[in-house]
Amino acid sequence: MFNMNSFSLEGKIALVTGGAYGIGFAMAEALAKAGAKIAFNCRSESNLKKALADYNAKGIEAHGYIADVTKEDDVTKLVSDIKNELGVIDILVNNAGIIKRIPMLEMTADDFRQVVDIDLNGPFIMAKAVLPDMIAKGHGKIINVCSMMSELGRETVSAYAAAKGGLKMLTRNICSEFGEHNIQCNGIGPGYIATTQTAPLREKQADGSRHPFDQFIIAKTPAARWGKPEDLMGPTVFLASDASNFVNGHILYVDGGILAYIGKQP
Ligand code: NAP
Ligand code: GCO
Repeated sequence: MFNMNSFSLEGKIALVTGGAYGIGFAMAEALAKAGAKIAFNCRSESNLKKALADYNAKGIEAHGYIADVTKEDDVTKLVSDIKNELGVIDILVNNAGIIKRIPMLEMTADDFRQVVDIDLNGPFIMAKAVLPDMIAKGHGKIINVCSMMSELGRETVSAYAAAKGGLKMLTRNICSEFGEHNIQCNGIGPGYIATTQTAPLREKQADGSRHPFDQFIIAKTPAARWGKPEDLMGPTVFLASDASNFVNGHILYVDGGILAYIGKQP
């Protein structure tokens, strides 16, 4: 029976990959505000240390782990350590990701492989690691962080678009294969969000003017602004909660309307 407790995550354990800063940090903060216990991972000790202080400063008792989502041994240990210290993971947010902005003819196969490895193979490895316990428990939530590039291409991001397009279809396949176990796998597709990952696209020009890409995104976004990580917090709680138990295989775009809009006439 629906009531506002349907949005509560009390008693749930959530793992946010790449939750040291940026979008992942905001998603983890939202899950914590809804009552979940938070675990996150990243590769860098310094990022982990700073993140723990940042979570603490917000009154969140986060549990941080060093683990590379592309390394199966790391992931097996990560899930086992969380299970021993917190319990079985109820909510997995596949957020960890990188981008390389290189014209395709200049991009090496190794560059391409690295992006796909982190942005697509990583979510596959992570999902495989948490699904057995979710099946045993009879419920689970997986949220894959997709992108505008799950739907659109643009110059210089061939590897990233291929990975994020694949992540959209991996989302639908996990939905298809595990929906009968009361496991919901959905995607969140952020628009252009102001984080370190997009900082190069927003750098002020030498003459103090806005970066051309910054101006482009403002013209392409009905909201006429870049997104903030906080814009993703409500959608994250929705997809992690019982309120979305009949939503499955869906990519929820949180983009200020970019995908609906042809763009403002110059
Ligand atoms: P970010 O600021 O660069 O943060 C990425 C996080 O992922 C960091 O905590 C990083 O920490 C971690 N990470 C990277 N590779 C990892 C690996 N192999 N194993 C474990 N952790 C790893 O990126 P963001 O802007 O917050 O983006 C987060 C996610 O949203 C990404 O999947 C990105 O593609 C997606 N996204 C971003 C935007 C945007 O406009 N910013 C829009 C749509 C989608 P370490 O380096 O310490 O590992
Ligand atoms: C880019 C940006 C985008 C965003 C995001 C958009 O270079 O086009 O980095 O890819 O990161 O994925 O949804």
